[in-house]
Amino acid sequence: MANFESVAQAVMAGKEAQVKDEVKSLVDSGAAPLDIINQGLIAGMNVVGARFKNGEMFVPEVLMAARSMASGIEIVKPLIADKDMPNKGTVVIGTVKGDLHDIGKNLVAMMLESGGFKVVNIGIDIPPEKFVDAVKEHNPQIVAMSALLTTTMLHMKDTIELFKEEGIREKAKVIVGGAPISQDFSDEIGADGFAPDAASAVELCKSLLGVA
Ligand code: B12
Repeated sequence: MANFESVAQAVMAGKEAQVKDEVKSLVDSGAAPLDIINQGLIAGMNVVGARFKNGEMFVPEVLMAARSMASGIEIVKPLIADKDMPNKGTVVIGTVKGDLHDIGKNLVAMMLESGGFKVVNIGIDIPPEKFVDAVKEHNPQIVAMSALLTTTMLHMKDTIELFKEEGIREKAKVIVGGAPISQDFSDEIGADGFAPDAASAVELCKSLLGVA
């Protein structure tokens, strides 16, 4: 018998087919779609986030868990009015210009989504102008930039400078991350925050927006 706990367990184990089956049978048995998301899918992903942070789970397992969770959400999403979808705020996320690394960025995106944020993932090799366009189009509360190369991390500063020139710096909080990024670098370029990993990125976004 499927229940919220077994859905959460299947997410933790990254068993996508099982997550789908269990979610479908919960839907058929009349469980509330939001409960399936919050008490099943997101509950499982929260455990994954904590285990990843503690070094008890590794990137491939986390990606499988995140994918399983996303498949489950796809099944229940059509049953939920948009306004009822958990939304703590919108985050535009991308990897900066010249940088093609996206594994960490995608992890952050998926963890934010499972943390209840609406995420607009604009991809890799994103020049400052495209970040500006995305802010104008999506009105995010947070812009998240990722860089894995010491040569490309400087484009984070360029992007923040262009936000200022365009008069949109105050529209959204800017957070930065990626292996070469530090709190000092974040302060130096005038970002609003830095987080060393995906689970901390979720906490950072929550605290910047003052949401639980
Ligand atoms: C996988 C990888 C690649 C893959 C990328 C595949 C992909 N789709 O992403 C490929 C093979 C394409 C690649 C290419 C290159 N790479 Co590479 N790559 C790596 C490697 C091995 C792992 C990166 C990774 O995915 N880590 C796992 C993820 C989960 O960790 P993460 O990215 O750090 O993300 C976490 C945090 O940083 C944080 N985070 C990440 N983004 C954000 C954003 C925000 C807002 C926040 C809050 C947090 C956050 O949360 C994440 C999850 O916890 C690293 C080595 C390393 N140890 O980092 C080298 C590394 C980054 N690469 C390196 C280099 C040099 C290159 C190349 C130039 C190699 C070459 N000569 O062609 C090219 C550059 C291509 C380009 N233009 O981008 C160097 C960079 C050196 C430097 N100091 O600049 C590294 C460090 C390897 C090394 N030791 O030399 N690479």
